Amino acid sequence: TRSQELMALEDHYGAHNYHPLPVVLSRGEGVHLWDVEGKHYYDFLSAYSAVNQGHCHPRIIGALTEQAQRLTLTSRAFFNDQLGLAEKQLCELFNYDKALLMNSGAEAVETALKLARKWGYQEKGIAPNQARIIVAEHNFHGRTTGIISFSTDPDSTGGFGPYNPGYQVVPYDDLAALEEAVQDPHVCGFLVEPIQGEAGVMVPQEGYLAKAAAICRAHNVLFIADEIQTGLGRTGELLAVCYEGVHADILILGKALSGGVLPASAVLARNEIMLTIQPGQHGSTFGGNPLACVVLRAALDVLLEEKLTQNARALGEVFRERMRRVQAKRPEVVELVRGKGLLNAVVIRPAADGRTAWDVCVTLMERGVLAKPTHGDIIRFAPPLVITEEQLHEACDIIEQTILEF
Ligand code: IF1
Repeated sequence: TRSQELMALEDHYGAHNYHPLPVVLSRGEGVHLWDVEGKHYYDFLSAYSAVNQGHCHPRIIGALTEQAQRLTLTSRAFFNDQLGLAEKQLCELFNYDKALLMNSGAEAVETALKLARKWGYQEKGIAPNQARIIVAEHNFHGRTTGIISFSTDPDSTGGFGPYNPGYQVVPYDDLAALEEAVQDPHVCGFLVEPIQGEAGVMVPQEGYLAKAAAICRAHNVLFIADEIQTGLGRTGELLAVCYEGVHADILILGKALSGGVLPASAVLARNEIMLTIQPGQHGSTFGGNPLACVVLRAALDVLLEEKLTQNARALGEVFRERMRRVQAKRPEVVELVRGKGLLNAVVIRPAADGRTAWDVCVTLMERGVLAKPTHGDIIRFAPPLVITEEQLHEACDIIEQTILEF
C-alpha cells in the first residue's frame, strides 16, 4: 500500500528517533485525520497538545496564507508591522509587561533559563556563574543538551553527556523538598510543569502550585511555569496555574500558541526580569517573524472566541467519567484515570500474555482513534479542544469497547 511505501521511505532515509504508530496521515480538519488510504481517525493526541484549535482551522490558515503572500521574515535586525501587535496581545492576555518570541518550546525554555540566571546575577546578586535552578524529578522541558542536563529520564539523557551544571532536582509535588532547596542563596529559579505531561499526566496535589509559588516568593526565587503543553485551554483553564491563582514570574508558552500551524513559542515576564537582557545578548533568526505573529494572534483569537477552555473543562469531566465507568467494569485492565480538562491519561495494566498499552493503541488505531502510550503503560488522551460532546462519546465508545476486549 501507499502507506507502506511511505513508511519504508522514512525508515530508509529518516533518522530513527521515533517509533510511530503504523499510520500515515495525509489530511486533517478539526478533530479529524485521514490516512493516505482515506481512512478516518479521531485525533486523541493533538500533536502532544499543539493542535488545541483543531487541524487546519480556517481562521488560522486564512491568516497564514494572507500574510505568507506579504512578508514572512525580516529578522529582528529591523522592525516589522506584526511583532508589536502580537507582543501586546500576549502581554494583555496573560498580564505581563513584556514578551520574547522564539520558535520551539525548547528554545523558549532555554530563554527562560537564561533570563532567570541573568536576573539572579543582576537583581539577586548571585556571584558570577554560581546561579542554580531547581527542577522537578520526571520533568520534560525539551531535547537540547542544556535541557536534558537536568532530565531524570535515561532515554532523554543517556549518551549525550557532558551535562550542564547549575541544576538541582527535587521530587515533584513535594513542598518540603522545595522549601529545603530554596534555602541555597545561589538559587535563582524553580522551573516546573503545572501538570507533568510526558511523565504521564501527573497532577500534583491541590494547592501545590500556589504553595510552591509562595515558597519561591519568600526566598526571592523566580517561579518559572512551563505551560507549553498544559497552557492555552488544554486543562480547562487558560493556563493550568490559573486553577490556583498563580501568576508565574516567567511564563513559557509554545505548541498551541500557533494552533499547530508553525513553530511559535513565547516567554513572558515583568520588566525587572525581561530587561536584564540587553540588545545583542539573545536572539533567533525566526523568532518573532511576522508570519508566526499573525498566526499566533489568530490562534489566540480562536481559543477565546470559540470558548475552547470552557469546552475542555466540560468535556474533560465527561471523558473521565466515561473512563472511570470502564475502570469499574475492568479494574484488572484500567489501573487509574487522571487528568484535568482534556489532558488525560489512562494507565493500563499489562495483560498476562504481555500485551501492553501499545497494543491497545494499535487496536484503537484500527478502529479509528489515534492515541499513543508513554512510558509503556500510560495512554495519553488529548483531543483538540474543538471536539463536540457527540464526537467525544463516539470516540469513548471505541476506547471503551477496546479496553473491555483487552
Ligand atoms: C518529543 C510530550 C514530550 C513539553 C514541555 C517543553 C517541550 C515539550 C512541557 C519542548 C515538548 C513534546 C516533544 C516531543 C513529544 C512531546 C512530549 F510531553 F508532549 F508528550 F516529549 F514530553 N515543555 N513536548 O511537553 O517543546 O521543543 O518540542 O517544541 O520531543 O518527543 P518543543
